[in-house]
Amino acid sequence: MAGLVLSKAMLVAARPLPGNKVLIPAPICALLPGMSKPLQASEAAPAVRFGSLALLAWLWLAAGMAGMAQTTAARDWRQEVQADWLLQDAKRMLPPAVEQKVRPEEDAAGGCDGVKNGQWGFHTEAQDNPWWQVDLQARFSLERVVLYNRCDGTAERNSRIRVLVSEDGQDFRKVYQHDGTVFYGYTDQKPLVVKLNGVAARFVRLALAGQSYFHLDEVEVYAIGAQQNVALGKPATQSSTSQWSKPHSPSPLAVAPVYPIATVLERGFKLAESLRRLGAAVENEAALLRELKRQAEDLPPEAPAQARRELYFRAHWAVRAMALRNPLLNFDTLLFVKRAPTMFPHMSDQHYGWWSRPGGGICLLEDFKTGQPRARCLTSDLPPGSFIGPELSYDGRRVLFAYCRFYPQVADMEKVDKEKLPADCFYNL
Ligand SMILES: [Ca+2]
Repeated sequence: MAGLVLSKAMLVAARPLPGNKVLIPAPICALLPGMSKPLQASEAAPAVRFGSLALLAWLWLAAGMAGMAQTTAARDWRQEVQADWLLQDAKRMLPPAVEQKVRPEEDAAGGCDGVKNGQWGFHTEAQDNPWWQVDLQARFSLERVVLYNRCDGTAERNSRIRVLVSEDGQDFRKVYQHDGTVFYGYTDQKPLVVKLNGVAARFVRLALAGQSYFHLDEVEVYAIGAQQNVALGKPATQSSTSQWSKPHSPSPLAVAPVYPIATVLERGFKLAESLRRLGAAVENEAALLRELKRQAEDLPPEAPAQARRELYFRAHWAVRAMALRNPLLNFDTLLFVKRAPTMFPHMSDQHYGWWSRPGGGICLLEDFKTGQPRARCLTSDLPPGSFIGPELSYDGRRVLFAYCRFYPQVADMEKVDKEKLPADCFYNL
């Protein structure tokens, strides 16, 4: 997300780069809404005109081309662009991050925050007998606990997970121990359901015996005769924190947007100044920005949020139109690589090839300056695999990229002994 946040500010200062290609860093593509699904197949690649200015091109993409996803998501791409502006501006206004140790309660909140994604909601240190618990803030007759495990390769750590309950938060008694089978939750929609048969408790604790890290995606607790998860949003804590712990606080978009019109206008005027030096015809947009500035200044403090919202988006659209008038953007198609998310935060695994996750491809975004951008995948005929690159030839007619095929059984093979592995599970140009 940092790339998205930086992108608009850097647009103003972007400079042409040597070379004749436009490359989109994969993490940007991974962040684009709707681009997590495979793109549609296409015919052979046409000759593609590319200009220089790689930096500006991908920054623009990051800032505003989310619309490309709409060909597959069937949503109004302009709404996606606007949502991205709101997110960027909200993040710009967050107070500066202060390096401080995450408290156990802050990390533990991720175990009952309603977010289920197959990753870890909380994460202790490797320690003896780690635990996590939630305070239901009242005594309930409990019907069941539903446990969503991590689904990214560490699920077996919880195969002998214990469920304990307490009425006072001091004395806990074990009411369940799992039988050693691995369970998941998010990926197979089969979380571990532990029946509690009406046991009375205010505190529910999950624990492991022996030395281990402890982490779960989400914990749900249901009382007899009730439909709602009584653990949701309740105070939680855990036995320790780790380098993977983080505070779980509301998203910046969860609070009401503030529509910083003045900031958008200020950036727009600076961009206009910069583009004039390049000979771009930006006077129409600059005049519009001046008019919007006048309207914003006339807006009474008690004006409804809708009025501010309208001015805010009009200003953003004007700035965007201006950015696309950059004479260095003298091409209509962007080339980029789309990649699958990594296992854990291990980007290196994606580069090993035989350990990488499949997905993505070499893609084009055509007519990116128009109101109808289109994304196409050039490699959809290849079997599932991973992609690195692309590099573009000097005349923009040939693309060089690396590809490795994905074999599900490789995960069960001796991965260190490479002689046993299929040759094309390594990257080939
Ligand atoms: Ca969670």
